Parts: sequence; structure tokens; C-alpha cells
Amino acid sequence: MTIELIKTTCPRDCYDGCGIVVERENGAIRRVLGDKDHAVSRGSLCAKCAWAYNGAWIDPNERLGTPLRRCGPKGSGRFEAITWDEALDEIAGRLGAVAPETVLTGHYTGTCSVLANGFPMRFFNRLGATEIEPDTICNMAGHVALEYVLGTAVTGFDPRTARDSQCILVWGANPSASAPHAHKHWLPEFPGTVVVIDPIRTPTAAEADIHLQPRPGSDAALAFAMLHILRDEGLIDRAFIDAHTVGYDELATIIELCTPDWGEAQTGVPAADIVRVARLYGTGPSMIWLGQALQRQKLGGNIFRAVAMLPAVTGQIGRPGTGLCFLNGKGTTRNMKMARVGGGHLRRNEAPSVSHMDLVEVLSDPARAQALVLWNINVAASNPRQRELIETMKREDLFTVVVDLFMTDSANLADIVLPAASFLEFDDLVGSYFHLSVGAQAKAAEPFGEALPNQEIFRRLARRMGFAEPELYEDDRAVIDALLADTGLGIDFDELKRRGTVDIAAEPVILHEDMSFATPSGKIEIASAAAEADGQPRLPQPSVEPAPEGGALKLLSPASPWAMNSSYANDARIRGRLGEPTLMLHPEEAAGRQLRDGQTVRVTSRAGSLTLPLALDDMVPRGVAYCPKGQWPKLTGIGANANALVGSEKTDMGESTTVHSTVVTIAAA
Ligand SMILES: Nc1nc2c(c(=O)[nH]1)N[C@H]1C(S)=C(S)[C@@H](COP(=O)(O)OP(=O)(O)OC[C@H]3O[C@@H](n4cnc5c(=O)[nH]c(N)nc54)[C@H](O)[C@@H]3O)O[C@H]1N2
Ligand SMILES: Nc1nc2c(c(=O)[nH]1)N[C@H]1C(S)=C(S)[C@@H](COP(=O)(O)OP(=O)(O)OC[C@H]3O[C@@H](n4cnc5c(=O)[nH]c(N)nc54)[C@H](O)[C@@H]3O)O[C@H]1N2
Ligand code: SF4
Ligand SMILES: [Mo]
Repeated sequence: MTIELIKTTCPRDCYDGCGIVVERENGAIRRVLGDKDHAVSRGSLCAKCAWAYNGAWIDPNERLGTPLRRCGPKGSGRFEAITWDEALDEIAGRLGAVAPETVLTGHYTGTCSVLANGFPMRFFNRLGATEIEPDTICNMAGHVALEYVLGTAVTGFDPRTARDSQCILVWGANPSASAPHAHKHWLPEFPGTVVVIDPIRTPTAAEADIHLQPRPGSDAALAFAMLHILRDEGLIDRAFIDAHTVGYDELATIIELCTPDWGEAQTGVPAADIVRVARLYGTGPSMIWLGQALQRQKLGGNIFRAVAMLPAVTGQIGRPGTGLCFLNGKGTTRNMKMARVGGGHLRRNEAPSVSHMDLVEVLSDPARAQALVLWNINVAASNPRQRELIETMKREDLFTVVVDLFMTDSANLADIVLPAASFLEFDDLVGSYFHLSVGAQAKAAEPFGEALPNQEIFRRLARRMGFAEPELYEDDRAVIDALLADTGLGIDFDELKRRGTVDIAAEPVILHEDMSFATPSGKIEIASAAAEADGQPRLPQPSVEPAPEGGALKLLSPASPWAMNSSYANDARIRGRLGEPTLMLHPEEAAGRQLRDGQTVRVTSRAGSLTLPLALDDMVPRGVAYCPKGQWPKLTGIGANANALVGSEKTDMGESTTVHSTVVTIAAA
């Protein structure tokens, strides 16, 4: 009996990018563990991955092992096993028979490893399919906003530069769920003051030095009140502003009006706390972690622009211990030429891209949607207007293909289901969107049953469709080798597999050090003519989303510590932890309505209603209701999750999700 140890990397949509060690015994996976040599995870996986990778992900009863064809009405969940040849022939025949732009492809970050995440787009680009714009379900508003200000949204800070910092604002992120190792190690070891800005007292907020609790959607006003204090107290850096920004004088007239008392009235954060945090930030060196939640608001793009004014006027960017981080791109911070992966040059038409927010309308319209191919995504759990979307996907003539590891709610609605190999079953590359590292995803077992990696599935489909372009058939190793060469690390994939994860540089990288920004002016654009040309205000505005009236509440449904989006919610042990969906309220909010802990309530929004049990906890502020994302609708007693309440209104920029602007009313059921 021999046990082999294989180093690999977690490719989930998670800031951490943990190193993994797989114990293999006689060719089969015995255990999936944390890699003790990995700088971020230090030997432990998060609890959800420790369970799911040793549970559902290697469980033959959960995994899809063969292609399946629907044999009952759509959505009935009745399928029969078919061969890959039958499946590919049918898909090629159906996709080839309709106008290519009526084939919609939806994909996101079910896996973030570069091949399984990006290579299938070569097929869809060549076909000329309409892409459902991936980031519109997550963070497109933030991308657009930061591009106006900095010319990029994907050059943040190297987390290791924290060693030189005196203050960090964790703004609209909840690392205790979404970046568990940043919560466990990086923030506790932060040398300066940790400020968390979140309406909810998350575990990260509870452990912070300072917790500010603005009303949801009021963060632009908070940023402007801080700007006012920075200006009043001489904490702005005039030399920096003159050298590296445009438009400050226009902003100054707005800042003038945004006193700390005004800030308190707008946000609910005590003026004294705003003053204290502004002083800490302005003294620096200071960092800002811009969470994803902060831009999932009706005015989310404006909020990002407003917060980005803080480094712009103080110069807290481009030096050790400073910076503003939303995401770190593998191209911008690790030199990988990512555009080559998706093969955009193979496209011959200009198929429109559509927003996830328009999915119900587009899928209901046979002139726009004849076929739907979903991979790396579970729209029936993750998208807004859940019940309407599920009904729409039952359209008998909408030919639907779902590629997944599991029989998700979306797969249930397919005509053909294809089994995907898991990250433990093929080689790939992983690059965290926070840490500036490159990780090997190493094959530790043969694919389960007849499952195949995404990239191989779409190679085979391209062949069935008779496409000739050699890029469609490029092998995995060639792509991996080219990307690894781009990094300049000077190691090959075999060496990377031996080491697991490698940092892009030995010392912290100072991003934006050269102070050249990819904006039209080449400077940080406080005032943006490009934004104005797009119909946006020229300057960020000190606006807030009005608090709901008449006893209505803001529904927040952010990341759960026990699921990864909807992934893992089918794992038996994790299901035990998730329990049934509940609605959490502040005890006074419940008392004011004569509602008790555990009582069942009717929760209603413009998009729909749900009957949920109440849980009372003062970690949730007054005015807010909390129900984390992540359940599989069909595994809950109510056949739905929070997204049955979420509507498809778009953000001010980027046609993106406004999930955290959802307004609900509650009443005893
Ligand atoms: N209410 C509410 N809804 C939200 C959010 C919220 O905050 N609140 N957040 C939104 C955000 S930020 C996002 S990013 C979206 C995410 O939503 P989705 O992109 O739908 O994410 P998942 O639900 O994890 O679905 C990913 C699927 O990919 C599958 N998968 C994993 N690995 C592979 C693979 O190698 N190949 C294939 N083919 N499939 C694989 C998984 O099994 C899973 O079913 O949800 C959004 N929905
Ligand atoms: N365990 C786990 N980890 C995940 C995911 C998961 O589903 N589960 N999803 C992954 C994905 S796809 C993403 S995009 C990231 C998202 O992870 P994060 O960037 O952490 O974002 P969210 O989970 O949406 O919300 C974070 C916090 O923002 C707060 N918030 C909501 N509205 C506001 C507001 O108006 N102002 C302020 N200041 N705060 C607000 C919420 O209360 C919440 O505590 O996490 C990734 N990691
Ligand atoms: S999901 Fe995140 S925390 Fe969990 S193992 Fe993967 S990278 Fe680490
Ligand atoms: Mo996301």
C-alpha cells in the first residue's frame, strides 16, 4: 500500500487560492487536505472545502458520470444515460441548425482555473454565439467605475505590502465568509488599525479595531464625509493631486458641503467615528479592500468612484503599505496574456452580449434565444427572479445544454446534461484574484466515470461541428506552457507542480508605482470626460440610495461561510450546516412587529415572496433583513432561495446586479 502526495491548488471563486495536498492511495483519492507549505492557507482548507472535497466532490452518488438526455417534460428531472457520441451529435445538429447569435452561452466562475474557465469560449467565439456577459451577475459595475478613475479595475495591491501599512479599510467585504484565510491570518496579523465598513456585524467586523455600520447603499456619502475631513484637516496631498490627478477642484466644491454631521445623517454612522477613521486613513500608509458587495447596489458604480477618491486625494496608492484593491488580474499583475485563452479573434460576427439582468426577457423570446449552453454556472440558483427564470427555462423549444459535476437545479432544466471532470481530475493553472501567485492545478485522479474537463468537451464539440481552426484543438499543455512563460517566473509546469504555488516576486510588488494610469489623461481621473460621454455624471456624487419607507427592509444575501455561491449546497454534511433558509432580523425589528424568534413570516418584494422562519440576532442592524446566498432551490423545503426575492434592476453602470438593493416587507405568515 503506497500513499502518494500531490500538491494542487483550489480553483474556486475565492480570494484565498489555497494550496492543497491530495493523498492518493493505489491511484484513488484518499483525502484532500491543506498544504502546510502554502503561505496563505498554512495547512488548512476552509471548512466548506474540507468537507465538500472529501464529500460530494468524490461521491459517486452525487457526481454526474455519463451524458444524459431528458426523457420527461422539461424540469421533471427525468433523464436517460446516453453515449458521448449521441450527445455530441445531437448538440452539434441542434446548434448548427439555428442562427448562431440565437445560441446563448452562460458561464461564470464555477471553476476559475484558466483552461476550464476560459478555453470553451474559443468554441463559442468561433460559433458566433451570444455571450451572457459574465460579470453582470457579480461585479460589472465595479469594473466600469474603476476603469473611469484608474483605467483598470484589476490592478489593486499586493496583500504582502500590508507589512508597511498603518490602516486598512475593509469596505463591503466579509472575509470571514469570502476569504477565510485572510480573516484568520492576514487581518489579525495586520500591523495597523483594521476598520471594517459593513452594515452587518460579521465575524470579521466583530474582530476589527473599528466597525462602521452604514445603512446599505449609503457608502458614497460616507466617502464624501471622509473627504471633507481630510480636506479640513490638511490630510490631502496637494503635490500628489497636482502631479497625478485631474479634476480635483471640481470635486472640492462638492466636498465643501459634505460635513461629518451631514455624513451622519446620510449614513447613520456617528460623525465622531467618521472623523476618527478619516484621520487614520489620511495619516497612512493606508489600504482599502473594496468588497464585491459594495457595488451590488443601484448606485454601486458611483459608490466605487466615490471611495476611489480617497487614495486619489491623499496619495495612498503606489507606495508600500497603500493601495485600493478590488481584484488583481492574472494579466495586469502576473503578465499572463489571458486574451489568448478565450480566442476572441475567432469571432466572425458581432453577436450582441446580453446582461444576466435581461435573461428572463431574452430566454422568453424565440427570436433571440433558440439554444442555451450553460457551463461553470447554476443560474437557477444564482440569478435574480428565480421563479420566473425557472419557468422560462421550461420552454420546450429552447434547446438547453448544461455542463456540470452535479445535477443542479439548472441541469434539471436541460435537454442534455454533460458530466464535467472536477479540478482534482486534470491539470490547469490557478491565479488568485487577491494574492499575486501562480498555482498548479495537478491531476490527482482519473475523471469520474465518463466525465471530461470543460476544455475537452468543447474541443470534441468543435470537431463534431466541422470547425477547422487549429486554435480550437490546441492542447492543454501548450496553453499552460505559454501562460507560464508569460509570467517570467522561469519555471516549467513540472516544477510548478512540485512547488504547488509560487509568488510572482519574492518581495511585495508595489502596484501603480509608476503612476501611469490607463485613463484618457494618463492620470487618476477624479472628473471623467469618458464617464460623461457615457451619460454618467462627470464626478462621483455624494448620493445615497433612500432607505426603504413604510417599515420595509433592505434584504442582504451575501456569501455564506458554508457554501461557495450555490456550490457545495448538495453536500450532505454542508446541507446539515446550511439548514433551511431563514430570515435574520434585529430583535427590535421583530419586536416592533410582534414577531417571535422561529416564527414563520411572509417575505415579499417586487420580484416575489417566500415563507421563511425568523432568526433574531443583533449582528443584523435595524432596517436590514439577512438571508445568505447559496442554497439549491430544489433541496430546500420551499423550493427556492433568496433569489426568489431579488429583482433584475440594473446598476448605474455596467448593467449589473443590484442584489443588495432588494427591498422586502415582512408579515406574520
Ligand atoms: N442572492 C444573491 N445571489 C447572488 C449573489 C449574492 O450575493 N446574493 N452573488 C452573485 C455572485 S457574486 C455570483 S459570482 C454568482 C455566482 O453564481 P454561479 O456562477 O451560478 O455559481 P455557482 O452557484 O457556484 O455555480 C457554479 C457551478 O459550476 C459547477 N462547476 C464547478 N466546477 C466545474 C467545472 O470544472 N466544470 C463545469 N462545467 N462546472 C463546474 C458547480 O458544480 C456549480 O454548479 O451568484 C450571484 N448570485
Ligand atoms: N464562502 C464563500 N466565499 C465566497 C463566495 C461564497 O458564496 N461563499 N462567493 C465568492 C464570490 S463569487 C464573490 S463575488 C465574493 C463576494 O464576497 P465579498 O466581497 O465579501 O462580498 P459579499 O459576500 O457580497 O458581501 C460582503 C459584505 O458586504 C456587506 N454589504 C452589503 N451591502 C453593503 C453596503 O451597502 N455597504 C457596505 N459597506 N457593505 C455592504 C454585507 O453585509 C456582507 O457582509 O466572495 C467569494 N467567496
Ligand atoms: S474556497 Fe477559498 S478558502 Fe476554501 S479551500 Fe478554496 S481557496 Fe481556500
Ligand atoms: Mo461573484
